[in-house]
Amino acid sequence: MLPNSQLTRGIVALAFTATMIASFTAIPEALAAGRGAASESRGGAPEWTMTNSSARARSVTPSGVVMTVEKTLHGPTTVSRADTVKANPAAPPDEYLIPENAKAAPAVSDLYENFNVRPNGWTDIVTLTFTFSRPVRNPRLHIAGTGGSAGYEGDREDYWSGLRLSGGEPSTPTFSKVAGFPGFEVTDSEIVPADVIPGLEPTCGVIYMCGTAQVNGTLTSFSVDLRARNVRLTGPAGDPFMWGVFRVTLEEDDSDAPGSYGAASHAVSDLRIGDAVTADNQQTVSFAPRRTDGSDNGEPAQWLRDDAFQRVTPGRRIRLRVPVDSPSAATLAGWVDFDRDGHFDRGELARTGVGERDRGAALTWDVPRGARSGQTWLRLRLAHDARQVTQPKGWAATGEVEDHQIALDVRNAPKRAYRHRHYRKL
Ligand SMILES: [Ca+2]
Ligand SMILES: [Ca+2]
Ligand SMILES: [Ca+2]
Ligand SMILES: [Ca+2]
Repeated sequence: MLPNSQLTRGIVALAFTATMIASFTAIPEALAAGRGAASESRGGAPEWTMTNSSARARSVTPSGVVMTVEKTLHGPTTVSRADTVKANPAAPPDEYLIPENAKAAPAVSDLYENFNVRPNGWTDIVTLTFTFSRPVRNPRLHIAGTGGSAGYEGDREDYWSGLRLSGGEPSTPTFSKVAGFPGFEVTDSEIVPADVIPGLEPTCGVIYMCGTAQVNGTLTSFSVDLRARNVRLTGPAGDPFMWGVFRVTLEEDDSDAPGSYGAASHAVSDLRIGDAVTADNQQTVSFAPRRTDGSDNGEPAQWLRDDAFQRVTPGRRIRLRVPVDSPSAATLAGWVDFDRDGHFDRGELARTGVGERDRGAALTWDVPRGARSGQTWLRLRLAHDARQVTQPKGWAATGEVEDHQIALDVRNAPKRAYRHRHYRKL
């Protein structure tokens, strides 16, 4: 038996990797993917960046949300490796995760060592605090291959992982199981082994936690305590260690209008248009903004009257009052495809500021000369950062997009009105 735990754990970890690749559950993932592997595509495509150190990780999503992960180590715990599993837009589906390609998102991949060991008991290792640049709704925490197993067959010491929700802003949220977690139980407040069984072959569900949990709420931060449940077969089998592999994906609201209008996507936050904002395309993550597939014909908008765009007159103004919920200052932008050419043009834009806690905002368009009667589209975008809604398409880190098919009824100004004004001027 090698007394050197460093060598032992390397051999054991690599053996897991080989087994796991065959079953789509690479453990530990950092070893399978490699530190330099799978860099994201360049050439103007949105990126999903991450850096990681023993103290903290920082990530920027394609939508512009900045996430930091602060690590508070308990007792003598050290972070002996702090790797990043880089974003990989081509990540294949993973049976334990939803979105199924959640491994497209970059991951924090840490190796924790030197923590206290309580034989056949629990130990706190680290508290991870995930903080977001703006509130996010129902972030999903994806856990891949988190656990540790030291030593060899018959003289092995396992560290089954456990996660406990321990804090958050504005309040401590709850967990819901979304996918995976074989061999583990997900309750409101924690994810723990259903049954600790000694001596089994390590895999997802045995020692290692693998799955997707939703963190319920609209949050600016949440904290989880990573814990280890020691299982000692005979005696001590080397220094303790545990891999921790974590990534987060966010809800997004996507546009509904036909593809010619361009796709707009917003990370769902605490801003909304109307009564609700619905999350779209939750089965996959995308680096590019996207639209719904058309099966959902936009969101219900009881607030938008059928006759809102009836009797519009070129050269005159039209005003639309839009209900919003905006705890912080924001910008509302709206486009009407007045000329019905399938594009939102610059002259079809109206914008306005929304004050803190405002319940509504008014958009005013000058109806262009080229306006034509018939079915057309309205796009509304609300975001905290005005710069993210200067265009009808693209990502925004907050807010919502609402697309509505509308009936435009263009009436030219009555001639006598012009004549009347003309005569009066004279
Ligand atoms: Ca939508
Ligand atoms: Ca809405
Ligand atoms: Ca147009
Ligand atoms: Ca929407």
